[in-house]
Amino acid sequence: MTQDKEAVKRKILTEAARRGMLLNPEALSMLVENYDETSIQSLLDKLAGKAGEQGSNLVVSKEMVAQLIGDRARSEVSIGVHPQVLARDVEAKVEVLKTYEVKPFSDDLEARRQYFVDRYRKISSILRSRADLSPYYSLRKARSLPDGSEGKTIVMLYEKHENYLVVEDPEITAKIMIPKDCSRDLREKIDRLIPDSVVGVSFRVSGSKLFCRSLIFPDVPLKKIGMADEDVSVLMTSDIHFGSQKFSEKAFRRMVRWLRGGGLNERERSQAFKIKYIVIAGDLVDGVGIYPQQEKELQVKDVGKQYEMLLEILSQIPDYIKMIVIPGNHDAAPRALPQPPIFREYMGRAGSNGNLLSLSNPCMVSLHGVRFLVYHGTSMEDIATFSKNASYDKPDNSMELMLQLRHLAPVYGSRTPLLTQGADELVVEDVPDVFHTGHVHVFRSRVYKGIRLVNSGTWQERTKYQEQMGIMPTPNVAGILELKNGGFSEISFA
Ligand code: D5M
Ligand code: FE
Ligand code: ZN
Repeated sequence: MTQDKEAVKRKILTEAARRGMLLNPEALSMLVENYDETSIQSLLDKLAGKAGEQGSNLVVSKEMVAQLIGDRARSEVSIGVHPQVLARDVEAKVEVLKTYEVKPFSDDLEARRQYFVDRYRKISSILRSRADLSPYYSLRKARSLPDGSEGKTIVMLYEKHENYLVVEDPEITAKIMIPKDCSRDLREKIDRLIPDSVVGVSFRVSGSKLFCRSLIFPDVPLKKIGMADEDVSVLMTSDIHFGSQKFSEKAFRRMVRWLRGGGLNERERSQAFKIKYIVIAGDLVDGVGIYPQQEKELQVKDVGKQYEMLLEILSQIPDYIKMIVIPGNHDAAPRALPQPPIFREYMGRAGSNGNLLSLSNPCMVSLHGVRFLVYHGTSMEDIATFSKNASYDKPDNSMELMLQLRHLAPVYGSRTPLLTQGADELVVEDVPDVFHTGHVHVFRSRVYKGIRLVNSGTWQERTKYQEQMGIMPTPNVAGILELKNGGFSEISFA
């Protein structure tokens, strides 16, 4: 070993002399310690160049060696940590599975009736494929069964009362009694059930009344999380609220710089270089006239300017990163769900240059085969009102309920405007791998039956309104999902 070191020392001194360099003793021993056959020649060349530049009579100091070795170490770390394939070199694989365009609107009663019948039919067929509903009876038939009969039916909830439910099917409206001694499971399901959702009911007839024995939620099957072959990631965010006085521009720009590979440590840099997609689940801007006296809280009072300025920041994101955006209740799009994409005039050139895809709310998109259901989440307000254990600070519970009821916004006529004509597009017919929402400004993520739930927070600091409502937002964070292995992390830019 010592002999080896002596040999290395002699070799370095010879090579240094050939370049007319003098090494001070500390510099020499540092070179010996870090000796590497393949890189020593280029290292000595660089040292010679450096010593020459510094006019130090070609005397090499320990600091000069340390700097070069440090540079090399850093670049080696980056080669080691960065995967071979960076997002820049991976071809984008985006497939839009569902997006809605503007439809002519005719909200007559017949159109609304058809809409609810469509909801009932779609969810009924999911229920039948997921659960054994025999013996099955329509509500009308169920009511005419003799005392003591048992069976199953499918209903849409109209009203919840302490001791009974008022329910409907396409034929009639009926009462279903809640037994006094009902099981905990049934009580828990009733507490979580919200108006206008469609569920299965197992009943028993007693004293000419229907009694509820259990409720059957359509729910989703347990499945393995879908994964991609390519090692790329998706950054998930929402609720930028550009134009609001509370928009955290500094933090947002920090994220954009990070995506460009700037700042922070090596681990985070390598994380940034894997990002191939950014999904923004609505509320890109704060908008204008969204709530009374909003202008007092606006930094930018023109909605066109809000989009223009936001798009200018987004244009600094490297163009190998593909962006997918949908509208929220603050965006420039018709308000009722499903919302068609943000009006084209506001998306400017960004909508057409290929790296920004503007879709509807909700929409379904596949990234390398991983299916994302992206929805702003306005109905979480209704769910928080009507359902127990769902609240603004636990959006994941509301998301779970949407999947269990297979509908994104069941409640009609409350806070969430629905486009009630023809087909009901808000039924969750196709089960996604990832379910991404925003709106409540609270970052939460977990897995439900193999589906990654993400509510992605916000870039708006706490507003006066949120203070009054007791809502505590989680601003300036984003979620990162690795498509190859399903790994998920939260990253802060605060
Ligand atoms: O919603 C931001 C937050 O404020 C979110 O937590 C929902 C809540 N919010 C918004 N509007 C209302 C109304 N009208 N009632 C109750 N809670 C509300 P954003 O869509 O970003 O304004
Ligand atoms: Fe928002
Ligand atoms: Zn919103």
